[in-house]
Amino acid sequence: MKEQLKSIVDDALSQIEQSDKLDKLNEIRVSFLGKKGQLTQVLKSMKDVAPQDRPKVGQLVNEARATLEEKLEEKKKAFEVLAMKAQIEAETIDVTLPSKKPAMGHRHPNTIALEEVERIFVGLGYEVVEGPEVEYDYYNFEALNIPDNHPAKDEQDTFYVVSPNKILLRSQTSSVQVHEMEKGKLPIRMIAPGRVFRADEVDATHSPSFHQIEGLVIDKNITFADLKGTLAEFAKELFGEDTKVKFRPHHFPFTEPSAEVDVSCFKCGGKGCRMCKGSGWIEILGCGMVHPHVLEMSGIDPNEYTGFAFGVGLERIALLKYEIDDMRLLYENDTRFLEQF
Ligand code: 2NM
Repeated sequence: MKEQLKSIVDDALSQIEQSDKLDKLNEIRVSFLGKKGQLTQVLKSMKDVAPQDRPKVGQLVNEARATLEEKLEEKKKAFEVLAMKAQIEAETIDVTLPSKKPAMGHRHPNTIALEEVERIFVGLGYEVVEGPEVEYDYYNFEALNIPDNHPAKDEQDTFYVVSPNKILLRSQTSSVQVHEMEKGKLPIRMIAPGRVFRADEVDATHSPSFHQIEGLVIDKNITFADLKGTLAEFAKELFGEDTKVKFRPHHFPFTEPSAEVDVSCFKCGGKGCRMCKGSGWIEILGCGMVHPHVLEMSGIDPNEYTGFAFGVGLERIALLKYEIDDMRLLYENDTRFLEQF
């Protein structure tokens, strides 16, 4: 009996030793320890053993069983370690490979241009002030010296919210400056950026909603020379150190004198090209000395204080700076367009 057990155990151990995969190990377990397994058969043949020998034989069988189970478990662990090693090998990460680039959002060209303009004026000591897009007629027109019969007040140009024509969508951000002047805190050095509305047909250079940045400086002894110096500095910062400015006489109801400002073409340097339509100059803004009547209406004494103001179209700056030839591209938000900036 002892011999038979030893030969079964030796056979099993050698099979376990030679097994090369987990499935095989299970087969071995069944063939030795299963219901009809060799060791189980030995246990079943106990009835043929003399009763006084049964405890001894039982003990031998149990020892043999324990040995086999231990070896099977050992081998199983070894297989698992191998499998883990193989998996780690297969999943090795090459940290030198270039990573996938996350899809980044882009700032809109309008935003880039706005931040550039704000940076320049904040650098000159200006405050950035915002105000409501829905305004009273008074702040958009009357306080800016635009009388009732002025063409800009025509229904065709302005969107009215409440008639008879007392509440409207602002057509310029100067309304914000009127609010600021009314506060009576002087001096004022501010820019008012924001959305404005005009009943214009959409084309390459017009939209019923666009953005303006209007500037206002009020202090004692402010002259046209301050205006010229300020806008010359602005043009240089925005379009480059070699940029020149030219002031052409113009008319606005809210300033006197008034001017339109051209900058020397930053593309050709003034020689004349497609960008400047051959003239060497590009119009960028309107400006002037704040009309004494405008100061007076907002409670500022024009004998004590003077000021200058200017207005620039944000889209116009963005179109020029990025050489975009159609304003509509700025509103369509096609990401293939936007991601170029
Ligand atoms: C422009 C041109 C000239 C302007 C005037 C004022 C205010 F409120 F002080 F009267 N703000 N902005 C102004 C002056 C705007 O835009 C082309």
